[in-house]
Amino acid sequence: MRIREIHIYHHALPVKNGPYRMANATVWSLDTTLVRIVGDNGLEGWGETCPVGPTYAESHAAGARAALALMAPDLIGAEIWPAMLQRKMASLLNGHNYAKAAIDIAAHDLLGKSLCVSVADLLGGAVTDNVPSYYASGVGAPDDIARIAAEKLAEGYPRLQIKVGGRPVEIDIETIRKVWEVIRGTGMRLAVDGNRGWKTRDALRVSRECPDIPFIMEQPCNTIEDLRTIRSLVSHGIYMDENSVDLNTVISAVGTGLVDGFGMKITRIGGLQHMRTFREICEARNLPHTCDDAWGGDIIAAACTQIASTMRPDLCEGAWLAAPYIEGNYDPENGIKIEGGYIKRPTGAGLGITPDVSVFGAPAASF
Ligand code: 0XW
Ligand code: MG
Repeated sequence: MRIREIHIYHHALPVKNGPYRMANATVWSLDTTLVRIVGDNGLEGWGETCPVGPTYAESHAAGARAALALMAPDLIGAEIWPAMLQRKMASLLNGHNYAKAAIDIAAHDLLGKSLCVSVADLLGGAVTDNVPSYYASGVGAPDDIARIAAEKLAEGYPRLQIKVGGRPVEIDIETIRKVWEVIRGTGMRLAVDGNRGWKTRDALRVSRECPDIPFIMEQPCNTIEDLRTIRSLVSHGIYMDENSVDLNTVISAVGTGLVDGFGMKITRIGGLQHMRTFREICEARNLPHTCDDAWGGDIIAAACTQIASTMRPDLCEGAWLAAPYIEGNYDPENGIKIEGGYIKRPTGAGLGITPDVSVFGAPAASF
């Protein structure tokens, strides 16, 4: 099956009760990019990519659209089989995984709809239709974050990620301690995400001053070299997030024992085709990982839910969705929701959702 048309849209996703604050980014509204592919059978598939501002990762919204516009003319007539499509995109543009991911996701959706199977089936099969999520706070005052921890625990979330970094490390330590007072003994798992914001000395100090609290440190410092520096000096597990920019980096990090797991984003790794390879690498080494994206609406949420449902349950740390931070759905009927800390996998064909195209207005570009 081949691609007949590609349409690119964009849409604003304001942050509910914003801003959302991380060590290296404060965002009020996100600019998401949608891709609609029409196949030569007349069916269509949707993809999405939404960088969480221009400083979180090496990606930005206008960059995604520029990369898509560069590739799109040469993708008309291309096969939609995911491995072939990835090679085709690699022949047109070096890097820019986060833009290629939107095409890859749309191709999976179109393929699933054409074969009348879900994207999870295409990716090897769902092991659950009730996918665990986790809640991610922003950077905030210790008492406020402890209050959020209590709320999310009561809602049923199995895991909490708190944000730290970009302020005196003493406040981060106080926040971790206050959150632990709330969740200790409940079974709720805790991730402390520095979003590259700590210096190596901060990570060492936090680990030394919180030896009794079993959290994992997610992307505590800026570079792979920083992670290597702290690796043998901290007593907490280390997960890599922002540094895992492609499969090659994942293989090196796994092969050298640099990390204990990953915070992974579908768009950063280049789409669902690469995400399934990532899943196999993690399974081969028993490494836990999340199954997220940086931000986005129903399309990316459905993609995260579909692939997370195929992950080995004891390794899947959950699918993070932006849903609690945004209003409304693209698909008013089957839009993705988190209930009691878990996400119901839509079981229809493809991604299992049908976005209302009128939400996005006229395409920014059509090919
Ligand atoms: C919590 N997230 C999945 C959402 C924000 O984009 C940041 C990200 C992370 O873990 O770094
Ligand atoms: Mg992270």
